[in-house]
Formats: sequence, structure tokens, C-alpha cells
Amino acid sequence: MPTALLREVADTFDRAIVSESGRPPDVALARAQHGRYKDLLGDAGYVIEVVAADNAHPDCVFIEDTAVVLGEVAVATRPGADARRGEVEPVAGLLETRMAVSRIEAPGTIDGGDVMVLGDTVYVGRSARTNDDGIAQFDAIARSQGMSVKPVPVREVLHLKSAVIPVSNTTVVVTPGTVDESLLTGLRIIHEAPHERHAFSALPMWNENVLVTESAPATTESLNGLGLTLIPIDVSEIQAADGGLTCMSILMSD
Ligand code: CIR
Repeated sequence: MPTALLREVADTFDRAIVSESGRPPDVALARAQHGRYKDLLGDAGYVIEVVAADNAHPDCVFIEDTAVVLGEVAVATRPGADARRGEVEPVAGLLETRMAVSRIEAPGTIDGGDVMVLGDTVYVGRSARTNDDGIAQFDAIARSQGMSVKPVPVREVLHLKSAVIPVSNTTVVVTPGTVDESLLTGLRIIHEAPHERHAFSALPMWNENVLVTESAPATTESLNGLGLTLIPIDVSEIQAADGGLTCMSILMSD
């Protein structure tokens, strides 16, 4: 059964880390938007498992950053932001009931938001949160699963998947100027509409339906013709805290 791990929104979410241009998110509205997200994943057939929030970790709803499933193993990350490191163990503990868990050790850092798995290729953003040592440790684990890692330096945005957003295994939406697109070999690239810069995010689901942010209708329209079923959702409060649609879940397809 496809399974989605989610983490509840903390009461302290209004103290989440936000970029300089950001604003604190509204906690009640974030909870309502997170509830809708959970419902849409349930409608798509995912069994939902929810980890309780931890008010000592305002960003804990962004569960994607704490662990990545690669084939038969889960990788418990070591987030680049000190304040987020305590989010990892409750998620790793839950994953350990299902599969082997490998851990990224200091001085390595990696956030799940920097990891984009497309088939056997794993693109990993080198960002303010993910360093070379973290990428090297991650690469060793990926190789053990028959996968190969391609590092992609990221500019201007928090994570690789803030700017290179998969909508399927072969197509990504890219925010122009944030990555060297020649590193995205073999992928079809669609550019985010200039007036929607950083507003588009997506979550491709196992049934080939794709959640997309309501805040980027022109970019979404440019995906018509790909044969995908696109389902808009408003996640304004998640975006206020620099999150997108992938960041609120860890999806496992069997
Ligand atoms: C942070 O700065 O870490 C959070 N406020 C946002 C994390 C978003 N994570 C993601 O997109 N994977």
C-alpha cells in the first residue's frame, strides 16, 4: 500500500525559520491547509501515518527534510539548520519499524528538500543546508541501492526542490537562474512563469495525479498537455515559511 508520513503543525509554527523577505505564518490557517493536504493524499489512496508535532521544533511539519527513502533503506538526515536537528529521531524511529535506517553523521549535513529522486538518479542540491560531506555520505548509501547521485549547486533558494520541482519522473519545473540546467540531463524542463517566481510547487503522487500550488496558475497551465491530472491546493502559510508541497510528507509507494 502506498504510505505517506506526515507530521502535525506545531503550536509554535509562527516561529518557523523564514527567509528575510518572509512573514510569520498563521498557525490556524496552516493547520487547515495541512488538513486539506492530508485529505487529498488520503483521496489518492495513501495510508497516512502522522507523527505528533513537537512544539520545541517550530519547523517540524516539514518532515521531508528529516529522512529520505532510497530503495530498501531510509536515510535519516542531519539538517543544515542546527535548530532543526532534533526533528530527526522521532521520524527515524518510526521508519525503523519498517526498514533499515542509515544516518548521516557530522560534519555532514543534508536536508531532504535538497534530494530529488527520479528513477535511479538522485539529484542532490548543494545549498546553504546541504554540504559536500553530507552529499558524499548520501552518495555511498545511494550506491548501495544501485542508484547514482548527481550534485547540483543551488543559488538564491533554500533547497533544490524549491527551484527544480518534479511533476513526473521525466519533467521538472525550474525557476530560471537558480541552477545550471545542463546538470539536469535527460529531463524535460518547463520554466516557472516569471511573474510567479517561487510560487509554484508540486507533489507528484503514485497514481500520476499531481498536487500543485494554487498560487501559480500560469505555470500550472503550461503543464497542460503532459497528460497529468493537476489538483490545485492553497498552501499560502506553508509557503510563507519557505515550504512547498513535497516538504510536508515522505511518500512510500509500497
Ligand atoms: C526551513 O527554513 O528549514 C523551513 N522554514 C522550511 C523548510 C522547507 N522544507 C522543504 O521544502 N523541504
